[in-house]
Amino acid sequence: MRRTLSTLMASSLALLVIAAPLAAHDYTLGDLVIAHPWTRATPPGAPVAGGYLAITNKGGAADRLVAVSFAGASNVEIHEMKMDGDVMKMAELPGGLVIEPGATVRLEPGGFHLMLMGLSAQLTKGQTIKGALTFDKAGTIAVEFAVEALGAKAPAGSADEHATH
Ligand SMILES: [Cu+2]
Repeated sequence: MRRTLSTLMASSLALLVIAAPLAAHDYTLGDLVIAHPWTRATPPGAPVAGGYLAITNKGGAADRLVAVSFAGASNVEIHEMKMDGDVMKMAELPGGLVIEPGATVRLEPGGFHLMLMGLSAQLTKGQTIKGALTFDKAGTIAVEFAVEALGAKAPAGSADEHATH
């Protein structure tokens, strides 16, 4: 009995330790819900990184993500991926990223993303980096980007963390 109890306690403790860094962080700005801004650890000297998050518009009118800032980046661009002949290329979205009413727009590896340019320091897994998102109608909100592992395809703890797309 004593042994079972301590085993139980040990496994609950282990769960707690694992669960803590996986906590999602969401923000609400007017009708917009911003889910889990994150980026990836960078190799030494890397000048750019991708930034990812999801935005849900619970309102009745479209809004647009028009500007983003990230501490330690000299400039942030909002990018889309599109085919140029047979080649997938990324390009800055002119006019920002539209979020239609009722829609969730995901910025994720391989799709829409933030391009964090001119990084002044290496990004290390486990850091949180301050930034801000500015929307055409809803205004500006301060957020924090979680730095995930180098090469992560999705934030830790999400269902498709191990997906290979
Ligand atoms: Cu890009």
